Amino acid sequence: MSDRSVKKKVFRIENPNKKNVYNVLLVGETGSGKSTLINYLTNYFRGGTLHNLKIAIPSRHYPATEEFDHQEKDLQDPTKSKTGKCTFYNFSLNGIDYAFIDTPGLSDTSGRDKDAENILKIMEVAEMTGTIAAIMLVVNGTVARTTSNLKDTINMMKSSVPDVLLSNIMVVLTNCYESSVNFEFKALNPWTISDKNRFYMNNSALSRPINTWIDDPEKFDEIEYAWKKSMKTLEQMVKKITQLGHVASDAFGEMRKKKNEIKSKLNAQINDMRKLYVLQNKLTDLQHAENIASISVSSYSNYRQNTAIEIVDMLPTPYINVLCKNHRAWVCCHKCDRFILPMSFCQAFSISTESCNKCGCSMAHHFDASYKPEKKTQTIEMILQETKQRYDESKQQQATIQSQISSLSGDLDLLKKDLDAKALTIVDNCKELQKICSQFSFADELANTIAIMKTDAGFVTNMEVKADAVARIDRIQSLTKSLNVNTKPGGSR
Ligand SMILES: Nc1nc2c(ncn2[C@@H]2O[C@H](COP(=O)(O)OP(=O)(O)OP(=O)(O)O)[C@@H](O)[C@H]2O)c(=O)[nH]1
Ligand SMILES: [Mg+2]
Ligand SMILES: [Zn+2]
Ligand SMILES: [Zn+2]
Ligand SMILES: [Zn+2]
Repeated sequence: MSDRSVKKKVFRIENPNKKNVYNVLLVGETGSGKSTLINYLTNYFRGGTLHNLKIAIPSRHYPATEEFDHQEKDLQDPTKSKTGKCTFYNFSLNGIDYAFIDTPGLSDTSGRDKDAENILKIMEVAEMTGTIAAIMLVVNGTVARTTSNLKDTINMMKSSVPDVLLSNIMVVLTNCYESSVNFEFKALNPWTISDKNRFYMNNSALSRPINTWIDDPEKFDEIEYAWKKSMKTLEQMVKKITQLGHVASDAFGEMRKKKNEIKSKLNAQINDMRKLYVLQNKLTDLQHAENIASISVSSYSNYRQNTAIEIVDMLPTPYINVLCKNHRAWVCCHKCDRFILPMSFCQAFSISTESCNKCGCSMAHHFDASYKPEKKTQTIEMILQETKQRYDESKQQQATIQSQISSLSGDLDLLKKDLDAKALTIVDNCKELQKICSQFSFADELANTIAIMKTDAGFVTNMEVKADAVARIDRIQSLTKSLNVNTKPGGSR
């Protein structure tokens, strides 16, 4: 690969005075406490206290006190991610700059598509920052088992965090103390998170209105105990972040490009499959029409008809016959025995009327001949013009349909080969992606596509086409097997 193709310019967050910002990306399920953690960090960096709370991100009970650009929507709906976009919260301490990036919560009730969109947003922001110091997975530490939501979140992260950043992953368990945590770190396998990258906090001060605890000594003590612990934890956390240092976030961009490529190829597969159905249906129609045309052809094929006609031949005879001019096919007197005597001596004529007993004509019409007429039937072939015209038309139609069938079959073969070839290039793209992110899961990426393909195939009525479609979908699905997620361990130092 040439240098030029690698060094594609990506938009970087412009912050000219702050070249060495420690960027920290907060990622986690909705409601896990990301925004709350940022509010606690705000108090840590800006010297807030329980009597003088500093609020960066407003919530139901606490209006903002700090100047930041923020956007919190649906404050009243606890099932919707409150944080809708990625927002930077910049802090400075002892001349060091930090930027904490709040991100939309994953696995919320808005659904998988929304999650995919959010994870893309998060990756884009990671790419834009230029460098990343830490990726912070925020998890509610009271969640007893690893819920399917949390599993999804973890899987999405595994599929999105490049291997170069594996040592920069931190896990923050909220709503708990180290002694009361329920989270099982093996849920992150094969990622391993060192003890020094695990943090436990109970950021309870902001979960209830201030008037419910500020004047209640018992509740205040409880909240103050947790608050102090949290502030100490934040101190360690910030120290750890500076130790982790900056890692170039280009890999996110590389992943984004590769993922986009895979996505557009998967979409192309969906479209090509739809095209395939259309062509296959057309082929079936044509085959049907060809059947009809061939029936026509065979039913009009009897346009030749044999007819028997009678003809009269004159056969020479070694004797004399009396024939009539008016009745050429008749022999009025066969082997006339009158020899040289006149016609009136011939027995064929009545003596009184002198007319022929056989044909009724007068004697004058008769003559002697040394031949005799003989009737013959001859069969001749007749062409039924109308039938022949129909036959020719059907034949022409059949030929047209047959040539359409053969060109359509050719198109179909090409399309099928193209589909197969493209599916293989998707596998290649996945393998390239797995070099950057060993935990990238093609199966997850493919799930949507397969669902759409199955829905499409459900509308196919032609059994043969349907069977072909199902087999094709199975083959695409089985591609994932050749791309088993790497289980080699990776993780923080
Ligand atoms: N008791 C207690 N409550 C917490 C803790 N962390 C967060 N909460 C509460 O949990 C709720 C959700 O917290 P948020 O900080 O809004 O969660 P989030 O991760 O930003 O959620 P989204 O923006 O939807 O992704 C709020 O009511 C917080 O007050 C904690 O450590 N202890
Ligand atoms: Mg939030
Ligand atoms: Zn005679
Ligand atoms: Zn006669
Ligand atoms: Zn006659």
